[in-house]
Amino acid sequence: RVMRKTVLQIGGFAPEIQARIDAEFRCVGLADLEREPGLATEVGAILTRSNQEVPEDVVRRLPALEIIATCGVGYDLIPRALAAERGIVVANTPDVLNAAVAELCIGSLLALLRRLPQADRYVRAGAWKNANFALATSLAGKHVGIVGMGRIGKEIARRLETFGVALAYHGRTDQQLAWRYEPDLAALARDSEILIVVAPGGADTQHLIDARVLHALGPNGYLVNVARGTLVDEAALLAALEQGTIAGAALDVFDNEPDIDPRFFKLDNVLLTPHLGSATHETRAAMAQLMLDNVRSWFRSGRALTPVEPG
Ligand code: 8YV
Repeated sequence: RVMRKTVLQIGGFAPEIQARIDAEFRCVGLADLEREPGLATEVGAILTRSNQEVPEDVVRRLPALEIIATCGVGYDLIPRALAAERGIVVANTPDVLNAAVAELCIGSLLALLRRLPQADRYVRAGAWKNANFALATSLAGKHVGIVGMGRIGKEIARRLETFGVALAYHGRTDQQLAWRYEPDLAALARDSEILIVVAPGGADTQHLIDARVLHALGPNGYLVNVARGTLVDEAALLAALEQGTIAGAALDVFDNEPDIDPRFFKLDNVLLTPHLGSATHETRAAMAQLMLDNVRSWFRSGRALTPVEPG
């Protein structure tokens, strides 16, 4: 296969990653295609990030497109049905980010339960001199429900076992694991003090966590979302947080990132992080390497290393 040197890049990368991409490919952006439409015929690959949408109309304008390679495990913003129709392979970067997302999940959960951001502000404000910081909530001994027992869900479960919790999970199938499978999501929420959302985004899981599930989780329950904002009915979540239907939430993903609903900013029972799941030097370097290796492998052998099932 001829190695097409021109790629369409959607989204930005850290400078050290961009340097590696620029060393191997001629990157054009969406603005370049607008300015010089003839470039579209040269583009053999799209390089993107999993939190960026790959518009269908852009894919339709690229007659030589062979592969869409995303830096990330999620592919919910890639038009997979159109790619399959056009014979365009989609490749993601699974596994290399499992540990980073699991660490962010557990770090956020502990920070939420022990109210670490509030404690830090309390000390900085000099409030410690006047009183003791209010008692918080332990993780040990709690019932934790994991929604989505995929590769990242399993990494989270393995780590959580060392914290002395009771684990159960919900997903499409009973994987016959050491942890209890609960086919009914509302029942899992009812039986859990902590509900961790780590399922894939996309139409199939839209608003999986709705008012009914939040009510089942209850006033002593905490929600953690390190997957996609689309998995949660955000209007229901905001109401539940404002009305005490649930005790609190740690959220790394939202509707309409990065312009999230300002109602979150007024809440003291929520931990907000800016989609940091895979955001470590080591992990993003490994993801970028796998993204580039997918493109190289495709053009050299006609196979991507980590292709996504056709849409
Ligand atoms: C971010 C992610 O998308 O892997 C995913 O699906 O959501 C994260 O890794 C990151 O922006 C990927 O570049």
